[in-house]
Amino acid sequence: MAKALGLDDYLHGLKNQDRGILAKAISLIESSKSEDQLLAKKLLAQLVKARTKSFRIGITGIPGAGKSTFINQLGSLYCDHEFLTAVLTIDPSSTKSGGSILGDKTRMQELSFRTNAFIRPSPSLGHLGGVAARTRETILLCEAFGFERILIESVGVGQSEQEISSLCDLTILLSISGAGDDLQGIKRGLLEAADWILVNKADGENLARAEKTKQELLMALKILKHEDVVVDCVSSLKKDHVAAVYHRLEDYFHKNKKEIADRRRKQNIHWFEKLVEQELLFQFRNNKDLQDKIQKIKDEILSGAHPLNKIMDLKLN
Ligand SMILES: Nc1nc2c(ncn2[C@@H]2O[C@H](COP(=O)(O)OP(=O)(O)OP(=O)(O)O)[C@@H](O)[C@H]2O)c(=O)[nH]1
Ligand SMILES: [Mg+2]
Repeated sequence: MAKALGLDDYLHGLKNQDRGILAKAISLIESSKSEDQLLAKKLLAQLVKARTKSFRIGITGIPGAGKSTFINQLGSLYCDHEFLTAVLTIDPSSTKSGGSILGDKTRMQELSFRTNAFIRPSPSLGHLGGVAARTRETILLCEAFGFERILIESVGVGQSEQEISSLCDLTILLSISGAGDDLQGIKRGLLEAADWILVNKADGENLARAEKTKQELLMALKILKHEDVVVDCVSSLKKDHVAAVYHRLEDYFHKNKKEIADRRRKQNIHWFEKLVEQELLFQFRNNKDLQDKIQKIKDEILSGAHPLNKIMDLKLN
């Protein structure tokens, strides 16, 4: 077996833009082994000192809206402009890491061949923290490596849209007309989490409908008093308007440095809260006395004791 990497190996590898080390570092922070978690904490603590000029862009939308196809185009444009571009995909609906990765790789084929790009699917983690339990940390690793543009794909179901906007400098909702994603189909939460809305698949016979959806969205946002949300039509398949989106994004990034820094500070509060939860769980799992007590109670339950009575006996501190 290969010798386990130490803190200096990771730091050195990231500094030298070693992609193998980046992949290993991501696996390290995703690992649930306690010795890995300890090393991950030390590594991440070193990395927060690194200065970054990254732009984190979240892309959310219902399954099949065209997120991967859009990211393939946008990411390729970023590579054309010589930005080191990382794509992280979060799939809260899959418990396995298999299926969707294959799908993403085929939808992002052009991008996956670009030397400036790095594509990494995040498996959905079953433990506390949910969807994006380690995505923040993965972003940090990518930034330490030198990635300047981070594109994060997340399926917009349930709470994940709130989650993604807590990780990104800007959240794009990729919408489509028809298929239950018309105005009545879009959940208010999704609208509220979005900074921009792009009506995708505005091509062929869908063009007129997409334009109509755009007008309806503009009206709805007016009623919700979210008039600052950008709404536009794109075709990721035909590459229509994606270059305009690219320029608009870059313009936003360069003109809103202060807003982005403020937003990141607020997101850090949310991050800290997540860390507290993770830390509690970590300490709980590694507290031998407590784990022994739990094992003893389990034996008692097997002998007939009731869990609701036994939980009262369990003092957590
Ligand atoms: N006509 C048309 N089809 C598109 C467009 N963008 C994506 N598609 C098609 O829509 C389907 C779904 O695209 P994906 O990019 O995989 O969608 P996704 O949102 O990433 O899907 P999930 O990852 O499963 O949530 C594919 O068949 C794409 O070819 C577009 O702009 N126009
Ligand atoms: Mg996808």
